[in-house]
Amino acid sequence: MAAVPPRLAPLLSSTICPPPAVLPTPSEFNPPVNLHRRFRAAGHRFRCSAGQTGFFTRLGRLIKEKAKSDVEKIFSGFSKTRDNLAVIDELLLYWNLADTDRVLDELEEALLVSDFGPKISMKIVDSLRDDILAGKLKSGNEIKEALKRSVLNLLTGKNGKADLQLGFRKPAVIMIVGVNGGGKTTSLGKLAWRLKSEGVKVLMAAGDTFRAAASEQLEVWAERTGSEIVVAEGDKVKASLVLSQAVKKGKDQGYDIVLCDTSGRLHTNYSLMEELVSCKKSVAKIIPWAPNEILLVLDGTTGLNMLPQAREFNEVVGVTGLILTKLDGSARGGCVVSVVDELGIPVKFIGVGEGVDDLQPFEAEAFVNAIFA
Ligand SMILES: Nc1nc2c(ncn2[C@@H]2O[C@H](COP(=O)(O)OP(=O)(O)O)[C@@H](O)[C@H]2O)c(=O)[nH]1
Ligand SMILES: [Mg+2]
Repeated sequence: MAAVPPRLAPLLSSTICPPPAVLPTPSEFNPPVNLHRRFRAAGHRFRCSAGQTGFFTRLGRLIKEKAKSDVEKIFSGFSKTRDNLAVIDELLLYWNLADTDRVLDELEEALLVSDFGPKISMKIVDSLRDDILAGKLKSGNEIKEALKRSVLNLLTGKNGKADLQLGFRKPAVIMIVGVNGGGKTTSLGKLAWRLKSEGVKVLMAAGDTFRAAASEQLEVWAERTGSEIVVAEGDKVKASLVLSQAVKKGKDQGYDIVLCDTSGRLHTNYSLMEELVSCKKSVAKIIPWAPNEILLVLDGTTGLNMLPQAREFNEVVGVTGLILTKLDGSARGGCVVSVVDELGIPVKFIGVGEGVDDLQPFEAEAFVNAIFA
């Protein structure tokens, strides 16, 4: 029988056949003695007894609804990008047809400064020019609305769902990857907070075994969010081992979601990429269709420089979604649009601060309203 693509496996296995026979038997799976596992009491407000499909669907919906009510947070997170783009309002306030070329040149400049990238900035401005010359846009206001519409189209036109795709079976496994310092651990902590607030039973896996302090940092987040965590005890424990232990525990003990942290380093570092591939494989050995999501964390302050990084990670591990962090401190919010356009990978979350509730599900419309207020 041909191999079932991982994305289809949960669907098939839940409707037709039992999980594929690649699952290790208990005797094949020998937990290493140097792994230290912690158990904390977890509250279960959000349970689903009849099948698991409804659980993740409802969870996705809840998180989306929350995003809609968090518009203010997104708005304040993008204040620097908005300041940068405010010049567009001034330009359009006194716009008249004779001035079109100058105004559009300056508008393009404002987009470039906010890291929309040359290709996109040109694409947007060219379509505005066409519509103005065709008489479709007759006022500064109409131009502004058309500008917002074209950015929204760029964000929503690509394939890929912006909400988390967690499959149909528990536990869902999310792996967080990215270069050092981008905000992986912090984003994982914030995501746990969001999930816990919906009553989800979360298990963290401290897969950054490269840096000594990394596990401790994640433990602080586990404590803060009331999540349980699997950490490696001692040096030289392989990240893939920590992750497979966590996923096994998640499976055996009825966790809803396992959040896997990984280590950073440069994306050009061969051993990091090798490690990530073996992490992914080790997780799939326990649950064949896992990880359900591989979220790449990109530092928003690096602007368009994040693109080559993203391509590399995507080629090696197959990224299913992006988390763009530090957009609160950056005037380069336009890079969100460039990244979606260039990579065709959906942005699932944005980081707009260091607090527990500063990870926002990405809502294209709220984003556009926040940067072009
Ligand atoms: N302002 C701001 N800081 C962030 C955000 N996300 C992460 N950080 C900070 O970035 C630094 C590196 O984050 P960390 O999670 O350790 O990165 P990692 O090495 O990828 O795990 C920390 O000081 C975080 O507090 C964000 O959205 N906004
Ligand atoms: Mg980290």
